[in-house]
Amino acid sequence: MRRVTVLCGGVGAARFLAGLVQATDPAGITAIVNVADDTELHGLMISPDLDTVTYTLAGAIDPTRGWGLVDETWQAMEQLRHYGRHHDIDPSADVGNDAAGWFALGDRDLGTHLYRTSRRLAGATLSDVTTEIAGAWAVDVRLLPVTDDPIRTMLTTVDGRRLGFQEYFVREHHDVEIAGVAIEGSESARPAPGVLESIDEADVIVIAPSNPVVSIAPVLAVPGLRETVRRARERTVAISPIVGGRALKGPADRLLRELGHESSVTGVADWYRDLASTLVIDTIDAHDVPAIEQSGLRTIVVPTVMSEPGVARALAQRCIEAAVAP
Ligand code: FO1
Repeated sequence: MRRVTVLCGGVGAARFLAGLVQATDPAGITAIVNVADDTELHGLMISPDLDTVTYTLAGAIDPTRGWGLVDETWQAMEQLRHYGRHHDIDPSADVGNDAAGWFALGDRDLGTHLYRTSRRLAGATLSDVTTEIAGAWAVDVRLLPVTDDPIRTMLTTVDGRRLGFQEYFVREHHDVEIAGVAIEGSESARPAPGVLESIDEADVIVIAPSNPVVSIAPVLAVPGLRETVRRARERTVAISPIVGGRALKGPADRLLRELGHESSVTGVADWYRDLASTLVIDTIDAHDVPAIEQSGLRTIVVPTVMSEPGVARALAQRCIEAAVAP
C-alpha cells in the first residue's frame, strides 16, 4: 500500500484529499491538519480546518460555502443574533462581541463543537476527539491535528491591532492590511502522536494548495515539522495555491504581497524551495516553468482548479507519480 502524507489547511486541502482517496488506497493516507485557525466561541472549542476536511471526506460539506454541513439550519444562530441585537452588541467591536453571531455555526455543526468540547473537558486530546469524529463519519483517511497543544495564528494590522485568524478572516472579511503574522504557542508545541513518523515513513508528501502564510506556515511552525519535511524533500511535492497570480479562495495573494513576497507561482516556489523538490502549477502559469526550474524545483503543469472531482483525482495522481518516479 502506498503511503501518502498531506500537509493541510482547510478548503483547498479538503478538495485535494477528496481526489486523493480516488487515486490511492485511503488506508495509506495521513492528513496533517492546521489547528492554528482554531477558536473558542461561546465556550466551544472549534477546529474549522479539521471539520472542513472531515465533512468533505464524508461527502457532507456544503459545496457552495466549502465549510460547514450541507442542508444546514441556523436556528441557534438566529436566536443568538436576536439576543445580540436586543442588547445592542456591536459585531465589529474587538471585545465581547461573540453574541453578535459574526461566526456562523449551523445547528448540526454545533453538535460537533459540543462533542469536541465535552470530550476535551473530560480529558481527551484533540487527536483522540478528531479520530472519534472522523470515525463517526466513516472517514477512512487518518486525520491528525499537527499538534494537541494550543497554537494560534495572530495577525497584526498596519494600524497596530492584533487579530486572531477568525477575527481577521470572518469578522473583518480579510479586508484589512496586515503587517505581520505570528503563530502563538508554536515554540512550545509538540507534534501530535504519529505526525513526524507519518512524514518519515511516507512514499509521497504533498503540501496541499492551501494558504502558505496562514495554513501551511502554522503546520511547519510546530517544532520538528520543518526539519522533517526538509529531510524528505526528494519525496515532497507542493501544489501552488496561486493560479494566474491570484488565490482561488481567501486572501493568500493579498497576504503574500503585504508580507513582501510575490503573488505568483515563482513566489510560491521561493516559499517552498527548501521543502519540496517538485512544484505543481496550473496550465495558465506554464510560461513560468523555466524560471521555476532554474531555481532548482522540478515543475508539473496540470489543471489545478478543483471545480470538479475529476480534476482533483488527476492532480492527486500526478503528485503521486512525481514523487514515486520523478
Ligand atoms: N467562514 C466564513 O467565512 N464565515 C463563517 O461564518 C464561518 C463559520 C464557520 C463555522 C465553522 C467552521 O468549521 C468554519 C467556518 N468558516 C466560516 C470557515 C472558517 O473560517 C475557515 O477557517 C476558513 O474557511 C479558512 O480555512
